[in-house]
Order: sequence, then C-alpha cells, then structure tokens
Amino acid sequence: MTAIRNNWTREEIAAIYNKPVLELIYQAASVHREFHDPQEVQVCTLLSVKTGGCPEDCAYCPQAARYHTEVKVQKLMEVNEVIEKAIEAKEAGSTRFCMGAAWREVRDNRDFDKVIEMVKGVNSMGLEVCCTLGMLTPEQAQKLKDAGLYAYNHNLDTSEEYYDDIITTRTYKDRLDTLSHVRKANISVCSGGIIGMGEQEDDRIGMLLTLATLPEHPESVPVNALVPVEGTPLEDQPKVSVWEMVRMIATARITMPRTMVRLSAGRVRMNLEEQALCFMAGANSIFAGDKLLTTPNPGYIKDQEMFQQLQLTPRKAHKEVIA
Ligand code: SAM
Ligand code: DTB
Ligand code: SF4
Repeated sequence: MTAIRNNWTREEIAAIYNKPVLELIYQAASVHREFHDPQEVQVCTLLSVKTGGCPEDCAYCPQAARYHTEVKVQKLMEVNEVIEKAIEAKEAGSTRFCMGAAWREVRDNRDFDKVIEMVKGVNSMGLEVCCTLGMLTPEQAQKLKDAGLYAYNHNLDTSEEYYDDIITTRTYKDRLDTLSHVRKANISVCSGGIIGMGEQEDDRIGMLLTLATLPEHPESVPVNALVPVEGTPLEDQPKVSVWEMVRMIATARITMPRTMVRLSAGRVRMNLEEQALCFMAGANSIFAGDKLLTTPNPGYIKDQEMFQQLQLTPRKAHKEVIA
C-alpha cells in the first residue's frame, strides 16, 4: 500500500520526474489504481463571472489590464445569469462548477455579497461549487464556506524561484497564505500551475515539491499548459510537448496519490491520443465546455466523443456520493 507522504525531498521528486517516461507512466498508473477508479474522470465547468481589467501583472494572463489583448472587460455577472449557466453545465454532465473573477483579491463590498449569492444558488443545485477570486482573508474564506463553497482554486503557478519572473504584484507567500486561510475554513483546496512559461525543469519540480509538502495535499491539482495569448508577455512561448505534460501529471499523481489531478488548460492543442496518455499518467479531471475563462476549450460534444472512445465515465458529484 502506497503511503501518503508530506516529507518529499527535491531529490526524490526530481528522480521521479526524470524516470524513463514509460516507467514513469507505469508507476503513476499503478498508484492511480490504488487510490482511484481509473475509468472515472471528474468533469468541471468554468465560468468567468468577472472578466478582464485586472490590476495584476501575471505574464501569462489575457485578463491583466496592462496588456493589450482582445479580452473585453465585463463587470460582475448577475446572479440569475450565473445560475442559468450552471444549469447548462449540469445538464451537460458537469458535477463541479467553478466561478472565476479577474480580481487581485476579494474586497468586502457588494460584489462579494453577490458572489456569496451565486455560491448559495449553485450549491443548492447539487453541484460542487468552486471559486477562484484571488487572495482571501480568513474571514472571507469563512463567509464563502458558510454560503456552501466546496472548493477554492488558487494556483501557485510556478516555483518560488521563478515566481518573480512571472508576477511582481504579489508574492509567493501571499499565495501560500491564502491557501492556508482556505484550508483553515475547511474548504477543499485546488492549487496547481502552468508549464510552458519559459521555466526550467527545476522550477516544475520545485512547484510540485511545494504542493506535495504542504501540511495537507491539495484535494485537486490543475496542470495547465500555457495558452499563449497575443498581447501578453508570453505570447511567443513555444508549445509544451505532451511528454512534459505527462511528466508533470505523473509526478503529481505519484507524490500526491489521493489528489484529483486535472488536465486543465491546453487541451485544444492536444489530440485524443495525447489526452489518453495524460489519463494513463494519472489525470482524472478536466475542464469541459467550449471556453475556459477567456480562451477556447474542446466543447462538451467533443469530450463526450472522447469519453466514449476511451470508455471513461464522468465522476458523480462528491455530494451525491455522500447523500
Ligand atoms: N484572479 C484570480 C487569480 O489569479 O487567482 C483567479 C483567476 S486566474 C485567471 C486563475 C488561473 O488561471 C491562474 O492562476 C493561472 O494558473 C490560470 N491561467 C490564466 N491564464 C492562463 C493562460 N494563458 N494559460 C494557462 N493558464 C492560465
Ligand atoms: C486553472 O488551473 N485553470 C483554469 C482555472 N484554474 C481557473 C483557468 C485556465 C485559464 C486559461 C486562460 C483563459 O481561458 O483565460
Ligand atoms: Fe488577474 Fe488572476 Fe489574471 Fe493574474 S491570473 S492577471 S490575478 S485574473
């Protein structure tokens, strides 16, 4: 039986990451089978409830106000519009609904009150509600929990060492502090990062090391391939190869066996065989729907075809399983 460990060393993680790739997949697939049903994939839907105009300088992000991208600024959506989108997502088979806002942090204002109403509404539909709203105080985390928030997404994005090359308007510590506030409020933690931003392999290993040595592993770890967007500083970054995605996913799977590992941004540039390799390497969650926050994603129909081909089934909402 594989033990859950929080005392991984950089050397151990590097040794896993650098294994001959087929051995790595085999080991990850074995751990995956100990902890999960390999036929099940969690289907999550994203909705950008407040888009663009963000004061931060995240080099990858099309929503940062300072870069000139095609993203149009949209103020916070109305609660009823969000509920309609959640109904569509549920009908299409999604069990988790994640609302994203292009904010640096949550402020205690009317917009936050509206988000609280959105959380209550989506929660009452039997969906797992997730939010990604930027930094949170412990009190804000508790308010979200009380409204029925199931999970909070807050990515580390990269290693502590490379962080300053990507974002200067907040620190790595700020990110870790928010994660700890989320954890303390008993909200499920979703935290991962992006590859393909010009980082070294050491940075990828460093990010996994931070995640895998948190006091408790995040319940989900999204692995995003950079979606290069025109107008952002990273617009010309070359595409990451499937083997890099596979190494990240497999290393996350082996070091954090119980975690849901999400094959996140970047699927539009992967074919079915490449995605199948990622599932083999331990990915067991995806974002569905034709849009992520602002960039394209394979639509529900395409994913339905993929599930049929690979004989995968969407995982039931955690809440339904408990009920
Ligand atoms: N503003 C909040 C924040 O930064 O935490 C929430 C929304 S933000 C868009 C959520 C995450 O999306 C980022 O942490 C980053 O990992 C991911 N992301 C943004 N732009 C991306 C891109 N072009 N390619 C891949 N992932 C991206
Ligand atoms: C995550 O790790 N990936 C999602 C979600 N968490 C919020 C966001 C991906 C965004 C890709 C760029 C866009 O569509 O704007
Ligand atoms: Fe703003 Fe989040 Fe984009 Fe950074 S990643 S610019 S904080 S929306």
